[in-house]
Amino acid sequence: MASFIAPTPTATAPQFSPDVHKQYILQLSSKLSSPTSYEGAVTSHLRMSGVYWSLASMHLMCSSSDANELMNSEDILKWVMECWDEGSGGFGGNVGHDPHLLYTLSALQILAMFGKLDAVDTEKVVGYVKGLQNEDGSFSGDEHGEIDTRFSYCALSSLSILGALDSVDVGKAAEFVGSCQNFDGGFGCNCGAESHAGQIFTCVAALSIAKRLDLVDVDLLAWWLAERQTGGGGLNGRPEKQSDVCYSWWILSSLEIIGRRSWVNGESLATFILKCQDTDKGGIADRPDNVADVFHTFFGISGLLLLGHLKEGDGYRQVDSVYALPVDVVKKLGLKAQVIEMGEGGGEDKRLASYERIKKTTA
Ligand code: GRG
Repeated sequence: MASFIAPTPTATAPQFSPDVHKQYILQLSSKLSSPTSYEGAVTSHLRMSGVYWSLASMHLMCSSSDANELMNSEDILKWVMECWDEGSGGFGGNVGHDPHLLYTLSALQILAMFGKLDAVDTEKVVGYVKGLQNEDGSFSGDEHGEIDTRFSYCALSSLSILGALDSVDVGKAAEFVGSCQNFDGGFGCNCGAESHAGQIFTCVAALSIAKRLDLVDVDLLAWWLAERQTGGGGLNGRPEKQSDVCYSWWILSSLEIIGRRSWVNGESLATFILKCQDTDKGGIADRPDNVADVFHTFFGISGLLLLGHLKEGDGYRQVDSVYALPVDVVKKLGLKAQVIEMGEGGGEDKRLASYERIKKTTA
């Protein structure tokens, strides 16, 4: 199927600048650690995810050994383990912070990139995740009980990374997520909640890990996702909103899992992402001329990789749409998932070749 929209981006975009982005990431960690840093103070609660976005960005632009050396992997590893709460078995967003599924997944992703998953007490971490599953299959994010489809993804991805998916009721987890598909094809943070592209990723990837993509009305979802492309080439997260670089990831990865990545115009999306780079100081912003941050830097790089704009032969590593990790890391760990076979014009995708493939479903 050809792209539904053919936006016509105007000005030419700058080239991708890996060196300046590497510098941006390297200076960020010292800046955020300073006790007088405003940015450091306001982001301290989610530092674990910030470290994951930084490390993953660096990994996608370098070899694993170069990335780990540049990023001082030993210091990060020590810090990650300081964020582990032995009592509960979960990881917090920073040292001394309460554990949460969001940061438990980020911690495991960091350890996976370091090849250091053996540093964790697997049984305790698995016990933490297991204890957060509710009767209806959903997951709470922490002991306080908030339920969100994001937490279903965090739980299933964490357990899969630890090789312990069968320690929870995967069937019920998938039924819960599947029951959250809306009449418009999208998914929200809970059943009946407004469709949002970020939540859609978490639902599609959770169902992929659970191998229950048969629960998804694929074409209805793909239409909703494809309609997120705006005239400037970028993607928004829901109707009537502005484009934002991060949706390049949330939407492209979802479309890739359901075999419909070609339903957005890749060339104009790549142009939009490239225009969001800060070519002087490095980093990628949500929109052109805005201030860069590491969240958008990671999702911008990942978007360019999924689009094939950045290529493996040029020193980049492929990103896995389900686990949001370098493909070689996922393969080394032997992680499993399911994808929908490519629709017309989808081409072959080596990235997902090791995953189980099923035919399109209308649910
Ligand atoms: C490992 C990739 C990875 C993810 C872990 C935390 C998580 C699982 C997923 C988050 C999914 C999500 C909800 C992303 C959206 C984030 C975002 C940009 C929210 C902004 O929402 P609004 O309402 O933005 O401020 P819009 O664009 O709708 O105006």
